[in-house]
Amino acid sequence: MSASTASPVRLTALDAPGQPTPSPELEDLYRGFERELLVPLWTEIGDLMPASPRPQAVAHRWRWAGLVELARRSGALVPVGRGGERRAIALANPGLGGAPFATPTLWAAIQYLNPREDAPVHRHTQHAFRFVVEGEGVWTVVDGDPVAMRRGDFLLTPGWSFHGHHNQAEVPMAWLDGLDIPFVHYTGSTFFEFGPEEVNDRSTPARSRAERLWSHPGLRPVALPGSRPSSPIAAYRWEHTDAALADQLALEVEGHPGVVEPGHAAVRYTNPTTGGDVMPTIRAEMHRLRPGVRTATRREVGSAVWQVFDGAGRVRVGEQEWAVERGDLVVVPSWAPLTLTADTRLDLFRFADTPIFERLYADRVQLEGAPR
Ligand code: GTQ
Ligand code: FE2
Repeated sequence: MSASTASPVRLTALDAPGQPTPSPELEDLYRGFERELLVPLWTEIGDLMPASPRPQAVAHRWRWAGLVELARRSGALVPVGRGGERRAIALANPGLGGAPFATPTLWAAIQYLNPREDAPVHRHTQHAFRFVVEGEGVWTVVDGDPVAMRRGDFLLTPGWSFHGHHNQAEVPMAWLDGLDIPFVHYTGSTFFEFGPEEVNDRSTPARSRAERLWSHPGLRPVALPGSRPSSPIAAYRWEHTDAALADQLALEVEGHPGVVEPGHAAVRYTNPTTGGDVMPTIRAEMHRLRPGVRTATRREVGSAVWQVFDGAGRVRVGEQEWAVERGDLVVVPSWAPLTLTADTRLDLFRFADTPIFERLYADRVQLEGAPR
């Protein structure tokens, strides 16, 4: 996806070490390559095999207030229905040539439903989740199971499950969608199907059937054995996430282990049938920093998107630093050094494509100052 794009930028100078001596015959050879759609490694190797990752995606911050304002205007002008499917507006990484991709693997979008509005049922091979930074009143119906969406909840729509959304409230609702759309796009592995015309179940239970089966800590139904590629837990509720983070920080005060580093608690959402990540391509976590805490600088292979859930602070990526507050999003490219600073208590949701690299034995992490 990088080296083959429209403008063939030759990073390797013709007189660089390892390059042949220019001559009319060499020019002719290169014209022959072009005619036959061939490209020699020796002119591209600097771009294709740098010493460490040089991703095309760049770091960027989007402010939630700006996203919500444009989503609200879309709500007045753009219908949701068959064909367009969703009123979802994607973050387009400035390094990715205008594609609606936050990173080379991850889609991040704000989705918006007007009061009493439906989004039609469909399914696709892309894995999806929702994270709710504000509001409530929408149910996402996943394979016929209505799942309430409320602030702080993390909700799954694993690949190939039918899903539609309906807003039962008298107010609009906006939330964050995360999917592996770019990964599936570049790898040519997408399939898509329309579902029934109507969002089939309009009931509004507080808890989904999936949660009633699977959301009891450390307990699984005996009748449903085996491991599944995606977590069967349709919704990870804020009360549980919040309690886990609070407990980590309280235990730290009592001198017990559990936090990532001083003043920095974090939990990962997991698939209870494997103990691994919630979906094959997406890792998701919630982090909490005590006021005044600055994290160690860290980089890792794979790209990530962070969203502030609560509080205010700063996110530094390489040479850039952004002030962030509730709802703001920052995209972190592969191998970019990241430092978080909390000005108040700071809660941050994070999702990343790390499971892909772990599966390929290509994951690496580096802490600043530590050897690679
Ligand atoms: O809610 O089903 O942001 O299919 C992109 C594609 C949301 C969804 C997105 C989708 C959805
Ligand atoms: Fe979808």
